[in-house]
Amino acid sequence: MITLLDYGAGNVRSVINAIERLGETVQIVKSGEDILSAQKLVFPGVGAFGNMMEILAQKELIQPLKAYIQDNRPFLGICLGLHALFDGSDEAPNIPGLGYISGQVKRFETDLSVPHIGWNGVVCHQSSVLWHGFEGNEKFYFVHSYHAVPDTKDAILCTTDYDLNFTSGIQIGNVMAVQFHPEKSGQIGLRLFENFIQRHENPVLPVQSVTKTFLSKRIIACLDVRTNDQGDLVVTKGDQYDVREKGNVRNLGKPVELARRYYEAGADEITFLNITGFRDFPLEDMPMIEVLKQSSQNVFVPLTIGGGIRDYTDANGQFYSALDVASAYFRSGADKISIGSDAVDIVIEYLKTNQKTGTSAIELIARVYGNQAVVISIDPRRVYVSDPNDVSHQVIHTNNPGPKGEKYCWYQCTVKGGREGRNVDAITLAQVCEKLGAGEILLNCIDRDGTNSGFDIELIHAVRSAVTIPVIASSGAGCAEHFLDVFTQTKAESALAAGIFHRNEVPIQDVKGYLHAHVEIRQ
Ligand code: 1PR
Repeated sequence: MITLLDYGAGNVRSVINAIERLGETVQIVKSGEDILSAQKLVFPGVGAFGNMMEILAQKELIQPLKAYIQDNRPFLGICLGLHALFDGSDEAPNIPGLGYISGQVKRFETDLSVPHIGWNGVVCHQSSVLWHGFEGNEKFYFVHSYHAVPDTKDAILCTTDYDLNFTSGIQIGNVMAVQFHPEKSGQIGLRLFENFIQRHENPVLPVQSVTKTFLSKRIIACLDVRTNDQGDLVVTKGDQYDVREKGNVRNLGKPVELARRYYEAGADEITFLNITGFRDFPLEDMPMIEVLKQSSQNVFVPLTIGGGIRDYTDANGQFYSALDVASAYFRSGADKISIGSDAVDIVIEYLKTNQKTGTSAIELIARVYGNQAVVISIDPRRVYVSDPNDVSHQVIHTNNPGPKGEKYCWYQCTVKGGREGRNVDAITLAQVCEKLGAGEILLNCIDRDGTNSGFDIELIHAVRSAVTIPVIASSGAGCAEHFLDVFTQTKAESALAAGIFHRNEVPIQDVKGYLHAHVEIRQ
């Protein structure tokens, strides 16, 4: 029996699923007594440090937690569950941590994008029961903007490189904690859980020792989901956002089955976009919630869900905030939510005053679930201009001139799946969303979507250069070389494709196999 400390601020379903998958039962902590009587305690911290410590205090869990750890009983902290062990965090300077390890949690200071998102390795500094069966070159999934800085090196289990060399695991006796997410790290992560649960007697080091680690570029499979005319929930795919062929919605498969297939094929993340979410209310669209629940039982890499994340009042006058909608998705197994149309409206409002209101969906969801949980999905379309001064938008010089030989263009943001344009450009939108607390940009391109003609490098380069958060390049992938182009010609951290994977034209393994010789990739 594994006892799980869930304080209710994020997705712990994947942790439960991972542990259950290993044949163990999970008991959720309801009171301090449950902590004190635990045999093995897993603490998956999610959300933000201040919010976490406040909830632990309100629920009177801090003293039992301290007592459990001081007794050197089996403990596995994950992400914020590692941060909690320290004196405090710059994320919430006035709120103390558990103070078990002296040191502070600090924000990354680097020119690389923050959050540090993706698959990175570990350099092991201590032998541990956790390392049984590890080669030493494995990669785990990280997603965080803050990292622990212990005052002494004694407790360091492993470190990871991301510009600086930071502590990615600690161990004092039976108390262990890792910065990465084993529940999102595929088979490797499941093995680490298994090692914690089985508790081999002898601590070991991995077979090989690496001295430096590298963050991989991520390959993401995207599933555009909607109900077809027969009422079935299907994965579909458009050409420039038109998903109908001869009048019917294209049906490329079932969402849960495809997600599993892509996980097994090595996808680094899976994204579900409920493409009619702008008109249906997601909390009434229970199939999407079910898709997440079922997928998270078998898919142990990060899941993002987008579509319809906005405030909503139902037919009975009941109000649901975007945060309510996002919370339902997180509870069902999502790790990140993506906001499309609503982000455009939020940015247009922001630009009227250049003041944050603190109440937008981006700000609210980031505050509760952390910046890394908020992705902004942008659906831009190219608009050519002869003279950059003709418009008040951020314009780029293009090497692909327009129909009248125009040498400039801007990228107009659209809403409702490209149906309506708005008077704001994609670069400005990305910059404002970053200010409001978004953690990542999913950058589509209507002109390239479904064309197999390659990513819009100019768009991706312009947006990635304008923000410090990671960018997912999307739309237009037609062959493995297109992924290399986007990774070598822009600083995009990840690339997403849909059509070529659904139609099995270029399987994920082939993309990764090709990239392996050229860029850092998780195999
Ligand atoms: O506006 O918050 O409700 O979110 C709706 C979401 O649904 C947005 O993220 C929007 O991008 C997406 N969406 C809406 N309509 C469509 C459509 O296709 N008719 N799909 C749509 C967006 C774009 C990508 C696609 C890539 C890669 N699809 O997700 O997967 O372009 O495709 P490719 O590799 O085949 O070229 P809201």
